[in-house]
Amino acid sequence: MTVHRLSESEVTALLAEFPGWALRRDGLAIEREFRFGDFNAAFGFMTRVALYADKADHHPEWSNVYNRVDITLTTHDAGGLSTRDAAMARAIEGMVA
Ligand code: H2B
Repeated sequence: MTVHRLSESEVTALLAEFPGWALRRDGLAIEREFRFGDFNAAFGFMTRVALYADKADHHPEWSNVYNRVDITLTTHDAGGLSTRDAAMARAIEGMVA
């Protein structure tokens, strides 16, 4: 399926909707660091995100160190940001607690 990259103004709107996320230096991805109380909470969060990602067929680039989870969202098929990343960020924000 063809996935279209967001325009510059759409990226601006995306960043306005998700103030916790930052545009990566190259402008092709958004990033956010999440901190939790402990590893159990961090991994529970990752599990929820993983189940969503599997269903959505859209996968985060991420890493975990104890209570910290670093997430990068980008759409490889589009070579940059797409509406899939916006949907993913929206879903992730709802899974933090
Ligand atoms: N995840 C992300 N982040 N970007 C993609 O372009 C992407 C993906 N493409 N997950 C999907 C899988 C695609 O490769 C499969 C074949 O649907």
